[in-house]
Amino acid sequence: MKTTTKKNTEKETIAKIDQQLQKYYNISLADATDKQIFNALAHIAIDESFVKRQKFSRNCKRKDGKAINYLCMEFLIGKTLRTSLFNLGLDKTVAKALKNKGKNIENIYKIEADAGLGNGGLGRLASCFLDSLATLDYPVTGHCIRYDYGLFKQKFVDGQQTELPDEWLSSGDVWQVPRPDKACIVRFDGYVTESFKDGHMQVEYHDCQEVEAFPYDMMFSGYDSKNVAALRLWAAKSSNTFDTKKFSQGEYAQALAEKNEIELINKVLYPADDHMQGKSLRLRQQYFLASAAMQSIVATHKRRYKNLKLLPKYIAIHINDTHPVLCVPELMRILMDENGLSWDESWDIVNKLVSYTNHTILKESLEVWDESLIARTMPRIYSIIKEIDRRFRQEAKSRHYNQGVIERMAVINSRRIKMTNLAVIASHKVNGVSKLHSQILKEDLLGDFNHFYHNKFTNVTNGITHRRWLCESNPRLSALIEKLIGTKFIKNANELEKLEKFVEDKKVIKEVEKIKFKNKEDFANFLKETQNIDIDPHTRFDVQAKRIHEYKRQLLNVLYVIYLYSQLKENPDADITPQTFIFAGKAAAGYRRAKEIVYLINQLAEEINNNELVNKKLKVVFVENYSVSVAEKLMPATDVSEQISLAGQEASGTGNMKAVLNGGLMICTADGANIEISNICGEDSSFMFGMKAEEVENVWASHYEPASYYAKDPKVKVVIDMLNEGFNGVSFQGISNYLLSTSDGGDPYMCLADFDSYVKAHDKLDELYRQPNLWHKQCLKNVSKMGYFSSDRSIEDYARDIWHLKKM
Ligand code: 26V
Repeated sequence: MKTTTKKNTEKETIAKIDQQLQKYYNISLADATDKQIFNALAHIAIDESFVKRQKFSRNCKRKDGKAINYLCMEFLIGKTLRTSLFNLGLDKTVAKALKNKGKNIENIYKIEADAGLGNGGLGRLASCFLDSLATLDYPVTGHCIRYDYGLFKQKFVDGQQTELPDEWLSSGDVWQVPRPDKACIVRFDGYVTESFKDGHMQVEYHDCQEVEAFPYDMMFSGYDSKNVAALRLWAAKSSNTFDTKKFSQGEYAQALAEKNEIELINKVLYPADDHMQGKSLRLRQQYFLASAAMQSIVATHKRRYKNLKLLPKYIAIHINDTHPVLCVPELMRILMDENGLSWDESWDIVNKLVSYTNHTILKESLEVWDESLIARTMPRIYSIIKEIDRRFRQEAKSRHYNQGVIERMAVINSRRIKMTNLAVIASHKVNGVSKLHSQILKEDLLGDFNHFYHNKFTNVTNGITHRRWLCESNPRLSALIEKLIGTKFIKNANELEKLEKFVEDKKVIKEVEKIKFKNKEDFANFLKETQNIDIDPHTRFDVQAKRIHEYKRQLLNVLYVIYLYSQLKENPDADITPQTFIFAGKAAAGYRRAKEIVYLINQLAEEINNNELVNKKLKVVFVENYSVSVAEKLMPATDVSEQISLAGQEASGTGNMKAVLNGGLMICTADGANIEISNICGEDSSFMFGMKAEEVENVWASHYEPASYYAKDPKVKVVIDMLNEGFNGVSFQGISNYLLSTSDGGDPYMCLADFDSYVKAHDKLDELYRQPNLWHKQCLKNVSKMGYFSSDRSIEDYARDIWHLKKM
């Protein structure tokens, strides 16, 4: 039992809530609105977290502790209140205390908007890591941008995706504590002059735009720990730089335009995770984050320890994908220009501090910027990057690397700056996010570097915080687990192994089955409330929830649905298990093909769901506006989780972990973390199909002939013909052409090549599903093995092998 729980009796809790309500609203609990109670609870959590963080920081300083700074352009936080109360050990007391006063805590949780400061896996991983770092007592500060608008809200209009702005701050700013004491200035544009004085280089800036970086701190308490993680969200302010001269000279429009331009920096999160567009605003966002974070890290260190050469003893810096990699030249600039260190001294420090995780091998996602854009936007940073490139080339040459290889590894090549290469060269460790992905990095994408550097490459398989994705999101399953093995698993996910004793216990398995059904009922009710769609919890819920992307192959799933539909149309009495296919996920606003896939799913759903002959057995729904909060409801209700990316393309996946941890079974390809989940959970733990990564490479190298599948496989023929004919009156010939074409516009992810084996995997899955006892037994068995995929394990790997942190 946690001390905080004991300490906070219901009476005390009510007194605290009353106190906050008086302070902020001069109102009593009985008269307060849910929104006011929400704010009161948030303030209680913030106050507790602040006291806890201060104590922890003092302790950390006393013990000479090292802290990790985690830089990421995205943190997909979701809601904060429930997690805060849970981690502080206040959730149950608060819920009970409020209930006694006639208030329902669930309604209060609903008040909060999701903080959707991320596109998908990358940002959600960052948030899971904060939870684990805090819980495991590792000192941490995250750095991100305080976007005014998070990821767009998805709305379907006549089946097409439309995007609406996400104004999360109206309820989200309560968590953010402004830190004017930590503000700093970031410079853009203009030009620099360099001169030497007393043997030191003097850099002067001319005509540059000065932007104030103003931080807001969010606190995330660990569970049953002494630690609180801080997430520093940086906003761009123009107040200090407002051009009063221009304004007073009557150039109102220009003065205001400058202000607006500055504040554009943190206006909106880029709503894509797939296509590198070279937009200058995104580059500004990246430098803004990198510069502000580096300045605040160095300033804090100097205040505490004076000596900059001690930085590696006290600080680690991690860049989550290449987006924050400008922290490398920025830190060089601060150390050299502002603190008089030499190039070699500075480079040595930077290299000891920085490590980098790669999250994608998709060519179009790897960041490359025009040299001229960087030169214009950040002239001093540009000259440092050029020097990094020059020195790297020189070293490679002296080690007799041939020119072709040097060009591939160089930072600057053909007037383009390659951020991946910069990240690899500057970091002391580089990791991928699953075994397969790390192997592909070493052998393929970054193979030259693997030869060049000894021991730089490593792997840390991703994880998810099981506290949020099991304990909080699936209270029924969590309660059963507590009843069977106690509460230790909350802090130590490996304890889940103890569930294995119960897999032969028919009563327990029946419980597991009942819980899944109830969770499905809850989800069906949610869908009815939010989208007025009816689904039947007695049917199998087959779920694919993730960003819409060609490589994730939602289309392959659609082909199977069409195939089932064709069978039922022909024979409504066919022996097919009643199923509901649930899709969820957003398409990047400018990604035409992804949006077409959304439209196809919606039209197909419309036709199937309205066909009385088939809709008892087959339903298709697209859950609007997929978000962390929707995932928290959907994962516990998942029977089958579709993880069907083309092998080699999905770096890890984390939705796979969430589904299996909640007692879902995967139908999956041998990709990313699917492989490790299947290996660890054991034979028969998932339904794997399709080409392996090496086979994919071979087929790509030889020839992929989609038309041959159409000619030879009658299933493919039926499905393609139906696409051409269309659904709900709309033909999808564009998609069938895409699937069948070998030219440039064709399907590079080869859906048709895996279709037959996918159908067979579904058949096998169905066979097990028809034996509920065996099915749910397998589900529980898998849950018992999922401890490895807790982000606590990932963080222990990072702390030990990459960041060299000690628990405080
Ligand atoms: C790339 C780009 C390219 C430029 C436009 C904006 C933008 C934004 C984000 C990204 C990176 C996307 C990489 C990513 O999200 N990877 C996912 O990372 C997950 C966590 O490691 C992993 O589970 C997924 O498999 C991987 O796709």
